[in-house]
Amino acid sequence: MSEFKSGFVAIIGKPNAGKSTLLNQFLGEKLAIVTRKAQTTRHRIMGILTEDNYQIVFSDTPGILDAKYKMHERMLEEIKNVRKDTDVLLFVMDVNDDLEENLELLKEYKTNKPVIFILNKVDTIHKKDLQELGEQITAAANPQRIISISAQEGIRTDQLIEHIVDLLPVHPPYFNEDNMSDRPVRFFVEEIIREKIFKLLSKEIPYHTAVHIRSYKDKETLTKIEADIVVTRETQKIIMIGKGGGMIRKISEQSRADIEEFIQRKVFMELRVKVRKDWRDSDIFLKEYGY
Ligand SMILES: Nc1nc2c(ncn2[C@@H]2O[C@H](COP(=O)(O)OP(=O)(O)OP(=O)(O)O)[C@@H](O)[C@H]2O)c(=O)[nH]1
Ligand SMILES: [Mg+2]
Repeated sequence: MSEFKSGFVAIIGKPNAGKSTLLNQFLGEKLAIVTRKAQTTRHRIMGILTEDNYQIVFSDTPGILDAKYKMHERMLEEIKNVRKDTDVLLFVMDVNDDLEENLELLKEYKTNKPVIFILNKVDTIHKKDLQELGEQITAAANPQRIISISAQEGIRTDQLIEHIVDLLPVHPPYFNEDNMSDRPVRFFVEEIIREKIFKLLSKEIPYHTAVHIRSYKDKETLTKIEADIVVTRETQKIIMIGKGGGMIRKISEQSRADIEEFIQRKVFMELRVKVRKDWRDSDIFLKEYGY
């Protein structure tokens, strides 16, 4: 029998490349929230995949962007930190995105560890274009491996796992096999609510919003959750609540359904909308909201 392999694998790339979709595909579980909007992920999320002869500790990270707020600076710091203790770096690019820009980012973010360059969303383009892209990437960056996949459809994601395991060091597992993530349930609850806000509200508002669990109590027959939705302006609060409370009710109902599925218990939820001007630039609020 071959020796057990184990290591840390960071998933990095531009916003909307499909990093969180890939993490979920690897784990066969919806751990990270996914939306059509860019900049969905704000925190590193660990996802642990344990099999008979390997354990891969994935870290999904926020998309790399220009920092406009302190919140973004925190996100970039997190990516830089994750990168440091990684055994293999997965660089994810949307095949439809600009290659030059991605190569620049890879240059800036790569370490001395092996890189797998992932061309994602191949379900959206022709095969012929792919070959040319691959040649350009090899010429410019010469990563250890290049693979084209569809994170969403699960195309070649199994082969990708084989590539990763191939590059991992021989090492005993870092985590107990029952663990799937390093984050507590509260974190996932906040993320589920944030996902509904991204999906239900258009344009800018989701980017101004934080979700903070005020209270989480497991009662006998149900779990009672009180959460704050934090926005930066009074006008946003009005939209978040909606006519006759219609919007906040939708957010609450859709989140509750997903949370119940996630924790396998009945949930009673109470959402409150709060205005905190400039929370994205305030050290105090960023800390309170987990950034
Ligand atoms: N067609 C297609 N769409 C995909 C694929 N992978 C991801 N997507 C879509 O791309 C969008 C962004 O996916 P995410 O997984 O949230 O991207 P991300 O890189 O985590 O984005 P940030 O968290 O903003 O950095 C979503 O609408 C996904 O459904 C794929 O393989 N094919
Ligand atoms: Mg993401």
